[in-house]
Amino acid sequence: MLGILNVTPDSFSDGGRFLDFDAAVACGLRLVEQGADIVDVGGESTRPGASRVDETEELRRVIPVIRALADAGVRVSVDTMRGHVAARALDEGAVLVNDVSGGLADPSMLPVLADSAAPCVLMHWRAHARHMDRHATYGSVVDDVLAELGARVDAAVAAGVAAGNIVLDPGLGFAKTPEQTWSLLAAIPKLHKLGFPLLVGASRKRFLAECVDYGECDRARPADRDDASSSVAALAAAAGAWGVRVHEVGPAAAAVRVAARLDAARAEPARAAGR
Ligand code: PMM
Repeated sequence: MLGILNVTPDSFSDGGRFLDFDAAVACGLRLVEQGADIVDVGGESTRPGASRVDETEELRRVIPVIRALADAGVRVSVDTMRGHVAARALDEGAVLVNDVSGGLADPSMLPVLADSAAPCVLMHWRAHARHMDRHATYGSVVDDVLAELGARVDAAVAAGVAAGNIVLDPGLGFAKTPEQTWSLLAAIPKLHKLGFPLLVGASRKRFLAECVDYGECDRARPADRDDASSSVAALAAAAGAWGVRVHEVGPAAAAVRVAARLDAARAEPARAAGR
């Protein structure tokens, strides 16, 4: 379970809440208390339409927080598309690199990953946030994402990244309409054909809005999607996902444990019967 810590002014659901160093570190520690295995620290918003942040500012946001959390014994990942930011984060004790561009945004990323022994998440991605909604055209979204993720694996392995260090992510909501995102979520069993662990990031995303009753609120608030996010976490775990990336860790951790417990109960009669 990856707990999300966005040190940004403009992320779609928690932007501005953890820009302050103390607030960010406290949030990271709280995520671990609630059950996060890894705290995913990001300094650049990837919400649709967002502009890029420059590298100096990204480093300024994430490095002190990563250092403090790693010093406190927290397993930290860095959510970045920049090879230099990834390298600095690894130097400060990050144990995983989460690149939403799957190595496409910055040619220096794959060599950095190859040089380190750290695992990495390569997500399906087509364009930066500012333009990504224009790139949601697919023949078959599932087949195209499978092919494009396969190409990222080939590029990473060709650059020297150990195949055993790669985790793949279908990139829910990234250059995908809600309809396409649901199709991908339904296709997790098919995505396993790639042969890599899968990370699923559905938390608070706009495709969940249709499942939520916002009551009297006239504005859809991303945090109101936490129950639906936990449901997706359970379903993704039941479908064999390696991990989920969530804002509200406590309920999602319980949901994932329910899925794991059911799985064990299903396996038990087969084991007892010697099958
Ligand atoms: N989504 C966001 C950011 N980083 N990383 C991975 N691997 N998968 C995702 O789906 C993903 C991500 C955008 O959500 P946020 O702004 O709430 O962090």
